[in-house]
Amino acid sequence: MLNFFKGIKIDSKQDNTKTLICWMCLMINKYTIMLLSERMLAALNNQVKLEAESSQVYLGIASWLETQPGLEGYTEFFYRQSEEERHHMLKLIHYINDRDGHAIITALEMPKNTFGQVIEVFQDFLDNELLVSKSINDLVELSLNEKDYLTFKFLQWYLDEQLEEEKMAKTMLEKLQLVGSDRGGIYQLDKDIVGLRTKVSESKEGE
Ligand code: OFO
Repeated sequence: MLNFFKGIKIDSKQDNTKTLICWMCLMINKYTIMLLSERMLAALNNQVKLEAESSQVYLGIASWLETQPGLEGYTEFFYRQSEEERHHMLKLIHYINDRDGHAIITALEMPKNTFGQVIEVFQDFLDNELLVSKSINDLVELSLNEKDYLTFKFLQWYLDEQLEEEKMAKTMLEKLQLVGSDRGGIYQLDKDIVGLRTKVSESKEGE
């Protein structure tokens, strides 16, 4: 911050001292607004890890689905979901660093790599999204407690995202519960899921 004050000269004839003090106060105030509190920084960094782990969870699912015959739709869905989670993580990293924090990249838990059946995959998907939603809600609450309105605003995008993802996971889980072990139904949903993803992507682009 001291760099801001380098090269500033006080013209004693014009007595600019008061003006300079006001300007310094403004800059200090600006910095107070821009800096993340320690608690906010730690919580945002925790979210970076959670988004990275979500990406890994969906990558593990996608890789397993790819080894199963005839499940190309579900496979593509989870590869894309994994990429989306990486995008969520990167968005957080840039935000933290832009606010003069430091986004920390940590080691991740090894995700589950094998599943009994397709419905298990969607139960895991929903469980993970509920976990992420809870974490985002906690972050929103913390941002208000810390009076960090920039972070509060930043998190609104994540709230919208979670609403969509929870809805997608619930819809697919309910459909799979309806078809049960009927293989024809499972293969039909494999085709439908690509359409579901496209519909969600289009509604996002239209925003
Ligand atoms: Fe990162 O959006 Fe869901 O998990």
